[in-house]
Order: sequence, then structure tokens, then C-alpha cells
Amino acid sequence: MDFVVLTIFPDMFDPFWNHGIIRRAIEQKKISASTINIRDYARDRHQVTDDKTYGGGSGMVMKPEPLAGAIRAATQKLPTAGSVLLTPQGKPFHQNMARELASFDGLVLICGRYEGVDERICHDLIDYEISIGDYVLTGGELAAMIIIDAVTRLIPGALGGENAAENDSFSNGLLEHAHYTRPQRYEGQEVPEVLLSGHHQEIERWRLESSLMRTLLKRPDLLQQKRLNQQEIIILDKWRNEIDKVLKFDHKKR
Ligand code: 4F9
Repeated sequence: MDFVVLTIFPDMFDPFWNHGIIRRAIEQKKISASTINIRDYARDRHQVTDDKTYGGGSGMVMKPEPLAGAIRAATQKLPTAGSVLLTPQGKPFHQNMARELASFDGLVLICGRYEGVDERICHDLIDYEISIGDYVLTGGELAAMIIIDAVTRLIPGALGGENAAENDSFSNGLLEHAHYTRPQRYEGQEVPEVLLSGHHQEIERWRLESSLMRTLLKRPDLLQQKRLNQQEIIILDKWRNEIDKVLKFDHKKR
């Protein structure tokens, strides 16, 4: 996967490319990373990339020519890449979209600054408009990093262990199960015994139960959207029965 980022602040990406999984993915050539400075495509002497908004108002708008020039340069470099504009008006980003983007062989990420970009930047040049959430940032750069991060870890081999992203939260529509590591006893709390038992099947069943429990408590909306399989229904039914028993108990007698 080849990432090209269009930004007026390319230096913001230096620490991002140089740490952890992203750095290793670059070193192992699972991804390539580069930036294009939009300012380099401004043709006036002062290389201006923004201007006052027509109609009046306080905000500045990104000029169309430098941005279009930069997008064309990037898509020439990566003709089969998808192009993404980061904007609060875009489609909400989620794991399925990360999967879709991971299927491209390249991505051009366009970071706006100021109040927004001129409406006339040729929308034929942009495949996706994506928002990372309902809030306004000072620019699209952090949003681009978030997308690159989420996409990179889905690229085969990028996480080290084979298919390491397979059991992640959201991969099956549920939050991931609880995790424990050493020590076995920490501040009086023990690691659940089944995890030490070596019974692969029982461990899998415990993990599914943990996953379902956490999703029910923390993100019931995910559970409502999900198509449950037989085993999942059995586990949830068991809990329903447990709760029913508590509710049917005649508390006045106590
Ligand atoms: C981009 C906000 C993506 C949320 C870009 C200002 C943005 C954003 N998601 N805010 N420029």
C-alpha cells in the first residue's frame, strides 16, 4: 500500500512515520509513505494556499488551484490509488471502511486547513469524503493519520503475527474479549482459571462469553445490529434465564 498525503504541514507526519507498527511496516515495505506540500503547487510568488471567503466572513478558504495541482501530481504518481478528502462533512469512518480502503494499492489523503476547501476543487478528483467524527479539527492531518493507522494494521504482515487483526474488536461485530498477562495475581485479583487450563475449546468459549458480555454492557448498539449465531444465542439466553431467576425471586420474603 502506497500512502501519499497532501498537506501544507508535511513535517507533522515525520513522527508518525517514525514510530511503532507504521515505522516497521515502512521498513518491511508493506507500505510506503510520502507527503506532497500543497504550497509547492501555489504559483504566486508568496505561495499562498488560502484566501478570504467570497460573501464575507472571518474564515479563510483553501484556494482551488494549488490543491488541484497537488491532487493531479499525486494521482499521476499513483494512478490506481483511491483519493480521500478529510472533512467533517464526509461519511463517518468505521472499521468496514478501513477494510474497504485497505483493498486499494494506494491512497491519496487530502488534508484541508482553514475553514474548508473551495467548492470547485474538482470533485471528480476525489473518490471518498471521510469524517473521523462529529467535531471540527484545525485541519485534516490528524484525521489522515488515523485513517492511515487503521488501514495499515489491516495489511497482511504489518502487525507481525499472521492475521493478527482477525480477532480485533469489530472484526466480528463484537468488542474484543478481556485480556490478562502476568502476574497471575495482581492486587488480590486472579487471572480467570480457564485461561490457565490449556483447554483450547473452553478458552474459546470463555472468550466469546467475555466478548458478548462486554458488548452488551458497553456497546449494546453493536449487539442489536449483529446477526447472532447459534452459540451466541445460547449464551445470551443463559444470561436471560439468570436475570429472570433474580427478578422472579420474591424479595419481600427476605
Ligand atoms: C476531518 C474533522 C475529518 C473530522 C478537517 C477540520 C475533520 C476536519 N473528521 N476538521 N478540517
